[in-house]
Amino acid sequence: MKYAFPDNFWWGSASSALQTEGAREGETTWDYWFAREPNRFHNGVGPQQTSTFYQNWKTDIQLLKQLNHNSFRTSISWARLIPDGIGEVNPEAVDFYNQVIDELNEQGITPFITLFHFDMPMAMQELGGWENRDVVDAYARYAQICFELFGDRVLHWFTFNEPIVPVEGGYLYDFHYPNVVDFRRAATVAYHTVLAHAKAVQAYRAGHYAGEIGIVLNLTPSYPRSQNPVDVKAAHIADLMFNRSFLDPVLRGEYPADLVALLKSYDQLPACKPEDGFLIAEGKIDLLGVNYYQPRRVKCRDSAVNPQAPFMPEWFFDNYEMPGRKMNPYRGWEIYEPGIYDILVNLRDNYGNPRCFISENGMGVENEQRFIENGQINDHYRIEFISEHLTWLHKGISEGCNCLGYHMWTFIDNWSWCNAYKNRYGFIQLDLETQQRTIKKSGEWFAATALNNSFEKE
Ligand code: BGP
Repeated sequence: MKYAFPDNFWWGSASSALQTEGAREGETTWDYWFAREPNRFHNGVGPQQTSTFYQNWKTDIQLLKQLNHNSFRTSISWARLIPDGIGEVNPEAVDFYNQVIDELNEQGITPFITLFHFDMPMAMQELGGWENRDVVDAYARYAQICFELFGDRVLHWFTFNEPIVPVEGGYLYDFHYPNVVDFRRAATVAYHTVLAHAKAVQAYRAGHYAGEIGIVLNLTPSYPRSQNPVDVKAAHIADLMFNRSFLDPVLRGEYPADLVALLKSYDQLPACKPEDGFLIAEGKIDLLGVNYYQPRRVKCRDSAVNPQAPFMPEWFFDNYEMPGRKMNPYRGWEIYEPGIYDILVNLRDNYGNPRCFISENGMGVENEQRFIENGQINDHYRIEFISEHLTWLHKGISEGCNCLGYHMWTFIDNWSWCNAYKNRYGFIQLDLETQQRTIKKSGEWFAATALNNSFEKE
């Protein structure tokens, strides 16, 4: 069977500044945390050891071309552009991003640019990070500077990548700096991130720039163990906390009333100002990036909550391990291809079918060297992973979902936060020692699919 995609479908991949650039200038929370606790990072490999995009951007863009990308998302590093977050702009950073953007455009690869991909400047974190409204203002200024500098040639902007992740990692589950466990502080960080997003959208609208602005959210559909009302309720609350806490403000311009009521009843609401509501309403986007890796399966809690334990989302549900689920054992994430379809249908039916695209999907695998055949990694499992997801994506489009493209995580194996180089995601293999790049089988498969705007599958 042949799966053909609409004309001008975006084929490409995503990456981020901190995970690829190297040659760090301007300290981020990652540099700071790594210097103090290198043991928190797989094999003690930190954010300086990357695929050196800062030096290799030109040849890497050639590789993107070889993969037949017509679009590519990366991020600007706030700390590189404005080292202290709020002061002078670094002219070398401006040159670097100008060169990258110009080269992408010249090669016929549309640049998609994210403004914040987990990389808080340390100077801003010292002020309290997203807990401090001054940092919200500093971010809005940074966003405006980016629009002014690059907005004539970048037509697709994203305020944040997966904004819930720094909330979870930094303020609930201890996998990002500042390693706090405190729900109300987490809620404040999430709330201020939405305000920062809305301020950037406001600035973009006010400047009448040529392109469009959106956000990239990791949507993890919440599936209840069963249709028993207590399981359904558990899934609903997980959905409110992890998906709708960002999805509703950016698409509907307001928070779900039942999320607000729930947090209020547990005295976990962040401090709000009366004018915030108007600002949030102005944060509605033009384009939604959807990152999809895994579903969330939940059931009603089996045990009572320990009254001494800190308030957590898990007060309302237990995670559920569905028997027979398909796993990516290296990352510990379930693989559930229909999830991509369910997300699109939810957007179509409940959010007015917004313009959207899959901005990340991918599979991190350990020790891919064992799959080398004739000098090339034969990652047939990744080809299967992509083509299975694409068939569900195709079904969504054929049923009217407004999905405009598919980007993979990622183009060259890169540094993955605390997992460093444990799991590899790239279309292109990176030899960390020599920095040599070799296209994997999946890269060739993707290049052919992008070229044909279609693929065939039994
Ligand atoms: C997404 C992030 C990426 C990337 C990817 C893979 O959540 O946007 O930055 O890293 O996940 O996840 P990980 O690196 O944790 O394996």
